[in-house]
Amino acid sequence: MAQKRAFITGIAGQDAGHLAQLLHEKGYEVFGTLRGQLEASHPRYQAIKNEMPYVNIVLADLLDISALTRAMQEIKPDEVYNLGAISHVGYSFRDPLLTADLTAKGVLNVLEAIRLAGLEKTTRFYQASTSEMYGGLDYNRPEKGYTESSAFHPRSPYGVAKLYGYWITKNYRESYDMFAVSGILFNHEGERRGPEFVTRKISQAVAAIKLGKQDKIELGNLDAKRDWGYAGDYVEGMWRMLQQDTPDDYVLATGEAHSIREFTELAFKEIGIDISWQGEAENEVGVDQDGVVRVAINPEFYRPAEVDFLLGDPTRAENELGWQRKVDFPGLVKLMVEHDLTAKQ
Ligand code: NAP
Ligand code: G4F
Repeated sequence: MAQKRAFITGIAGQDAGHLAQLLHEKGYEVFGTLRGQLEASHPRYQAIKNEMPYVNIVLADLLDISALTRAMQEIKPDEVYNLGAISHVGYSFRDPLLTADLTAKGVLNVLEAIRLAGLEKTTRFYQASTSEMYGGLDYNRPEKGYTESSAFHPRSPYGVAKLYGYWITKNYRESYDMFAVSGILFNHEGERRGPEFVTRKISQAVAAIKLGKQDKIELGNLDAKRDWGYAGDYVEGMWRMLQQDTPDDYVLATGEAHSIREFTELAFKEIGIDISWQGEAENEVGVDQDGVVRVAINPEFYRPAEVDFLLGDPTRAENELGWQRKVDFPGLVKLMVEHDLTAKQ
C-alpha cells in the first residue's frame, strides 16, 4: 500500500512536534508548514530539520490561500491537521484583528485550498478546536464537565475566532460531504509547550530557581482552573478522529480541573520548596520555608475577561475512539520540571 501523506499546518508548534513524531512512527510521509521568507539555511528551518529530519517543510502562511492551494495540489495529502493559529489567549486581546484573520479565516483558507485542489472527497481534515469556546461561566458549567453538546460562550478574541473555525468545519462537512472534524481539546502541556503559557512559564522558572539563576516568578490569576493533560497523549486522539468511519467532533480532556496555584505548589515541591501564601489579591505572595518570596502577582498577566474554570468530559472519545490519557496531573508537573531542570543545566 502507498505511504499515507499527512499535512500539518504550524509545524513549529507544540502539538505539531508531537503529532509529526507520532505520524512518522506510524509510517506516514509528513509535511509541515513554516511561515516566513526562510531558506533551508535559516536557523528556524534548521531547528525543525535537526529535530525532525523526516518532516518535509513547506513554506506557507495560513493567510496565503495560493500557497496553501499549491501545496494541496502538489502533495495531495490523505490527512490535513490544521494546528497553525495565534494560540495565546492573552495575546489575542492585544491583536484581535490578526487573531481573526488567522485563527478564524485561516481555517477557511485551508478548507478552500483542499476544495480548490479537488480533494474534498479524499482528504480528511482535522481542526484544532478548543475548550476556550465554552467560556467557563457559572451559568453553563456542567457538573461532570463540558461535552460535545455543551453550549459555547467564548470569552476572548481567540475563543471567538476558534468558534468560527469550529462552525466552518462543521459547515464544510454538511455542505460538501467532507470528512472534516473538530477536536475540542482542553489544555495540554509538556516539554514542548511555549514559555508564554502558564505551565511552562512555571516549570522553567522553578528549574531556574533551583539552579540559582532566578529568584522568583511573577504570575497573574492564580485561581483559574484548567483541565490539564499531556500533549503527547492528545495527538493520538487527533489521529484517531481521522481514522473513524464517519466524521464527528470529540472532546479530549482528563476530567480533572486544577488551579494555577496547585500547579505552582506542586512544581515547587519537585525542587523541595513548600510554598505558603500570604496577603491578598495583587499583594499576595508565595514564600518558601525560609520566608523568601518565590511567587509574586503581576496584574500585567490578568486578562480583560477571564475563563475561570474549564473541565472536560472525555467519555465519548473514550468510548468511541478508545482514547485514554496516560499522564495524570502530578505526572505532568513532574515531567515538565524534570525536563527543564535538565535543559537549564
Ligand atoms: P502553538 O505551539 O502556539 O503552535 C501554533 C503554531 O501556529 C506555531 O507554530 C505558529 O508558528 C503557527 N502559526 C502562527 N501564525 C501562523 C501563520 N500566519 N501561518 C502559519 N502558521 C502560523 O500551539 P499548540 O499548543 O501546539 O496548539 C496547536 C493548535 O491547537 C492551535 O491551533 C491551538 O489554538 C489549538 N489548541 C491548543 C490547545 C493546547 O492546550 N495546547 C488546546 C486546544 C486547542 P510560529 O512558530 O511561526 O509562530
Ligand atoms: O496557560 P494559559 O495562557 O492557557 P489558556 O489561556 O488556558 O489557553 C491555552 O489553552 C486553551 C485550551 O483551553 C487553548 F485553546 C489555547 O490555545 C492555549 O493553549 O493560561 C491558563 C490560565 C489562565 O487563566 C491565565 O489567566 O493561567 C492564568 N495565568 C496566570 N498567570 C497565566 C499567568 N497565564 C499566562 N499565560 N501567564 C501567566 O503569567
